[in-house]
Amino acid sequence: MRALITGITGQDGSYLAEFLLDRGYEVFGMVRRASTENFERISHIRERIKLAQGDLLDPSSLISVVRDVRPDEIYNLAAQSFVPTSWAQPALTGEFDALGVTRLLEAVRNVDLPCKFYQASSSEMFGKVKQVPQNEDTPFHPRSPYGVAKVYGHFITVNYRESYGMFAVSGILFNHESPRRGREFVSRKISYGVARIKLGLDRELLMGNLDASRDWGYAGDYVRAMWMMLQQPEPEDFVIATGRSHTVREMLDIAFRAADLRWEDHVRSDPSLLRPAEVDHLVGDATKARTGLGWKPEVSFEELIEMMVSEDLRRLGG
Ligand code: NAP
Ligand code: G4F
Repeated sequence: MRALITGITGQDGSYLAEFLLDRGYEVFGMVRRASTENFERISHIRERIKLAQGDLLDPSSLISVVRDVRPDEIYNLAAQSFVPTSWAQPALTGEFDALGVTRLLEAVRNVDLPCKFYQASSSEMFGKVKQVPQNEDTPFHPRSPYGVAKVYGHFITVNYRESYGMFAVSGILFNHESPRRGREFVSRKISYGVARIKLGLDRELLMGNLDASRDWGYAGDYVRAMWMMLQQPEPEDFVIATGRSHTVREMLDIAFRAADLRWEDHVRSDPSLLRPAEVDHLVGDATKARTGLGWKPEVSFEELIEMMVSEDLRRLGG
């Protein structure tokens, strides 16, 4: 089997590539041109994967990649994925996260390849939630340009399935983290901040809304679900979540305690980190994935945060 992963240099792309290699897949990653290489997350598997240059902004590059690789499965993970940036760069976020999906689906149609297609949809689409917990039938009310763009990416995937009979599915994944998470996201900002404070490199950590709560899982568990969705007899969308929600304050508590520190001694509020519109509370209901795919998360919230703190301490030499 041959898989093409867009966004292979990102957190999920690197875990998914490892997962597929372990299953004997030939793994191709699409990467965009940069003045310096950005392969930190895939350096350990660099010799076992093949890279092809393409960009979600550029239709002809997508057609070339799909035509040259001829994958059995495409995982579209590439995106502008940081929510605050979507207010600063709303049009670009829409180009990547909304129209980029159409361009890739059109490339598949253009090459006329009978491959399966996975779209990285997001719990951010639920936004101002209409129901608790959220499942596949919960209506969307996105609260950021990122969330709006992801709703488009979600429905264009559904539409290509219904219009052209493509095996195209959306995984509606709730937040998932790991030691490979980008340092601007709250979990890694905290684990990295704790490690720096513990080692005497910093004294304080500036934070935004501590009351926000999310259903946080481990990225390694979530990429397994992506693959499972493409192994089903019929294309269907699935919510992937742990079913438990925690506040940012609880995350701070666990992370600082993991380093024998008290968060109250180091965390300071920075109003500039508050968002123009917040998603207050997310918690997913992954019953369909549990019963339909046989998927369940294996790493708990506490284990995840402790793993991230311990890995950041190790990297910083602690
Ligand atoms: P990430 O670490 O930010 O990785 C994003 C990837 O997209 C990077 O490889 C990036 O490449 C690539 N990319 C960005 N713009 C591109 C473009 N124009 N053309 C080609 N590649 C481009 O994100 P992640 O956390 O792994 O998330 C993977 C996907 O799942 C994203 O679509 C995200 O929106 C979605 N998602 C994530 C979560 C979560 O909690 N992690 C939850 C739900 C959905 P560079 O390295 O070149 O920047
Ligand atoms: O870690 P975050 O930046 O993730 P957010 O906005 O929930 O988005 C992530 O999850 C989505 C799935 O629901 C993905 F689709 C998306 O690509 C991304 O992976 O922020 C989480 C919460 C927010 O409520 C934010 O306001 O943490 C709160 N927060 C409080 N202080 C902070 C901070 N977030 C960040 N990034 N930095 C802070 O200092």
